[in-house]
Formats: sequence, C-alpha cells, structure tokens
Amino acid sequence: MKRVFSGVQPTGNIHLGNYLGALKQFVELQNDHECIYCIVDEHAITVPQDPKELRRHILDVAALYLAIGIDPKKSIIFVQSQVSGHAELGWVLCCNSYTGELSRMTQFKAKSGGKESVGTGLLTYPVLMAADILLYDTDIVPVGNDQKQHIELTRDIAIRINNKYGETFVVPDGRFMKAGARIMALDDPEQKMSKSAENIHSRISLLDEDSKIKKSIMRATTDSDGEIRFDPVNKPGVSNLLNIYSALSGKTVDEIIAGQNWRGYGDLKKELVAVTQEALTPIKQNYNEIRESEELIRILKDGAERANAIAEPVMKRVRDKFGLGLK
Ligand code: ATP
Ligand code: LTN
Repeated sequence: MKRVFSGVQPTGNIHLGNYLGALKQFVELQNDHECIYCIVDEHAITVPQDPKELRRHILDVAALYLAIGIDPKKSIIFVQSQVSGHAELGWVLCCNSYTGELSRMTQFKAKSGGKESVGTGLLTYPVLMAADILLYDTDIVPVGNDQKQHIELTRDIAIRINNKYGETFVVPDGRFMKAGARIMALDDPEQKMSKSAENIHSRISLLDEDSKIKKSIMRATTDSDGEIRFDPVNKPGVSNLLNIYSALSGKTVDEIIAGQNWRGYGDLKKELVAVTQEALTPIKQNYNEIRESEELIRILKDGAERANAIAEPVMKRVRDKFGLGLK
C-alpha cells in the first residue's frame, strides 16, 4: 500500500478551499492507502499565535478531521509537535537547503512582503513541511494547488540528499483535485479563498450556519454580462462558483450548465447555496458531537504513538547517513 501524508494548520476558520482542495482527498484516499494526517502546530507558530487559542484550534481541526469522515481506525491522526522527529529532521534539511531557493517561494514572498522584519520561521516553513513529508517515507501528498511549489522543493531536497549521502528518502508526489485545487475568494475571485482574509464573506467556513452560507454566496462577486460560462480568465467569479458547485456535487461543469434552464446568476447562486448547505450539514452535526468528547484526546495520543513508530526508524536512518550521534 502506498503511504499518504498531509497536514493542516490549526489556525481556525477551515474553509471550503481547504476542504475541496485537500481534506476531501484525505477521506477518499484512506480506503486503499496507508494515511497519516497531521495537525501542523509547529507551522502555525511561524506567525504569532495566542497560546490558548492555538491549543483550542488543534482540537478544532482534530474534530473536523473526524467530522468529515477520516476514520482513526484506518488513518493516523496526530499533532506535529507530539512527534519530535519533525523538528529534528527539519534542522537536518535546513542544513541542506539554500536561502536562495527558500526566498523564491511564492508563499514566503506573500507572507513577508511589506514587513519591516521577517521571522526566520517564515523562510524555513517549507523545509519543515519537507521534513513532515520525508519523515514518513511518504509516496503521495494530497494538497491544494498553492502547495505545488513546496512539494517541488521537498522533492529537490530529497533528491539532493539521496545523491550526496546515498538512498535516504522516498521522493514523494503531490496529488491535486480536478475541481477543488484552487478555490477563490467569493468577494475577490482573483485571490485564493483564505483563512486570514478580513472579510468573512470572502470564504465559507465548514462550520458556518446556513444563513451565513446563503449571505456569502448571494453577495459573491460576479460580472455584468449575465452569461453562465466557465472562463476563469474573463469570468473568474462565475467560474469559481461553477467550480465549487462541481467539486461539491461531483457533476462536471458542463453537466451543471446543461442541467438546468438557468435564468441568471441568481439562479446559479441559489442552487449553490442549497448544494453547499446540504454538504456541510452532516459535517457540522458530526463536529458538534465529537468536539467535546474525551475520545478526541485518546485518538490524538494513539495517533502520535503510531506516527512515532514509523518516524523513528527513518530518523535513525538519517542519523546514520549523516554520521550524527553514536552508532
Ligand atoms: P489559508 O491560505 O486559507 O490560510 P493555508 O494554505 O495557509 O490556508 P492550511 O490550513 O495548512 O493553510 O491548508 C490546508 C490545505 O488547504 C492545504 O493543502 C492547502 O493547499 C489547501 N488550501 C488552502 N487554501 C485553498 C484554496 N483556496 N483552494 C484549494 N485548496 C486550498
Ligand atoms: N504548508 C501547508 C501545510 C503543511 C503540509 C505539510 C501539507 C505543513 N506540512 C505536509 C502537506 C504535507 C499549507 O500551508 N497549507
């Protein structure tokens, strides 16, 4: 069985972009792959976090993992900082990466742009991500399109070390959804839907009430020609709505357009509201049952043990290849 690894930051507001780009794949993959899903709290602290909130968000994401259908009997779910190999391997990889390649990363440029001082963690963020992946001899990494560059970097670092020290790491592949890989902000379809955007109507969070879902979709930015057509360059707003519809319903964009006698964007938006509400209702119900249960902590502790059992032999291999420590 091929091994799958992915991670989500515990930074609140998990949204439709996260779900359709990444989380939905997590569920699909668990039947015929060995899956490891991480809550990457060490990535979250690359920007300032309130400690109490961070702890809360870790459990929020864990509960969401379960609520969308990740089954802890099939998949490992755990918190990054509970397995020390991530930070340890992160350091080894830092010593084998270059400031030049890291400062070229789009996400780094976006997050550091315009700031007077930039934390080192923001620069080395993708190296820690590479460590997450390589620590488990991962074959497949399901993520959204925005992580493509980081997966490439992970591959480059793995190949570089394999060439220099002999076969050390499995070189992983990214896995991207057809329809959901890049969901755009509802209020500005030139930007990706993001947790941190100020306008709450730019995104739909997985736990949003039906009334909020309706409001956000009905006021989504479109254009003035009134034609329902998939054309991301000239009609990014409408194309984004079609994309979300397609990813949620499993229908192709052509099927959606041909399936009804649409009378305008209002019609499309109303249908999308219904499809979204229907998809999120069971997730919200599951979430509320799971979030307060004692079981959650037990699952995460058990997950960390199972993850560590896979990570430790890989770390030993790395120490041996690099001549670290004692034999
Ligand atoms: P955000 O940009 O919303 O703050 P993020 O990318 O910083 O999110 P994560 O929570 O770690 O942080 O992302 C989890 C997963 O969601 C990643 O695989 C990422 O590629 C994916 N993802 C994030 N935004 C989108 C989007 N708009 N469309 C599709 N996938 C996305
Ligand atoms: N960088 C990712 C989150 C992330 C991740 C990972 C994804 C951290 N470690 C390992 C896949 C595999 C993000 O910002 N979305």
